[in-house]
Amino acid sequence: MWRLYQYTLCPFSRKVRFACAVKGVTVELVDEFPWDRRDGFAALNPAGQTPVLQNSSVTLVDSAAICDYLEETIERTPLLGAGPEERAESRRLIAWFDQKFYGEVTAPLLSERMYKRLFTREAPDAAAIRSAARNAEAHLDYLDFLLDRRRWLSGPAFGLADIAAVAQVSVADYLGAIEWDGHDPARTWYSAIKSRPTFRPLLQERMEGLPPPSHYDKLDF
Ligand SMILES: N[C@@H](CCC(=O)N[C@@H](CS)C(=O)NCC(=O)O)C(=O)O
Repeated sequence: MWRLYQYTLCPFSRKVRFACAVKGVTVELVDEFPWDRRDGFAALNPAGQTPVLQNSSVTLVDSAAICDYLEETIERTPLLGAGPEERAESRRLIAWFDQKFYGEVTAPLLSERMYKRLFTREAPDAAAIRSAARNAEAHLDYLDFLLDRRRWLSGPAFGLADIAAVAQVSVADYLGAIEWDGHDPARTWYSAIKSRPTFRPLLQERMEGLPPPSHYDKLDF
């Protein structure tokens, strides 16, 4: 049995959870908040970051390495694309969402809206939140641009680029930074993913003391 060390609003944990569900891998969730700096967790991952996926014989660290492992070890439902070009495009977009979207949108939102509210009790920095929301708007424009040309983000088939993207977008949406009006292609894409039974459980979870906006888990939003 696999155990996933994660917390509800960690986008990289969401990416791994969704990839596992799509691949048909059952995981037991273990709540781990990295800022607690628990000794036992540092022994699993010296970087002290979620997610970590572990079973009785292997400990896997880093969402990209974990998703690569799933792709290499489970043949069913290939998620990177049909040929070298599609796979390169998938990897480009995975890096885009893991690094650029996370750095410009999700990380500042988590810091201002989650960490300060729940842990340090500091007032959020309104300018940082406004800047993250502006960046989110630019990223939605880019999603619209891609989805005007393709069925899914990296090509004709649903895959890891969609999983990496929706992991970040859903956390930003939970934290109230996504304005969907004017983004019909991105909204249609997100609605299609929200309706998947493999994604629904993620939408049902809540971070205690931090409720999402009312539209968050609705298919029609
Ligand atoms: N490259 C890593 C990034 C993981 C990451 O940044 N996790 C955050 C939580 S969402 C974390 O553990 N932050 C605490 C820290 O960096 O000390 C991955 O893809 O798994």
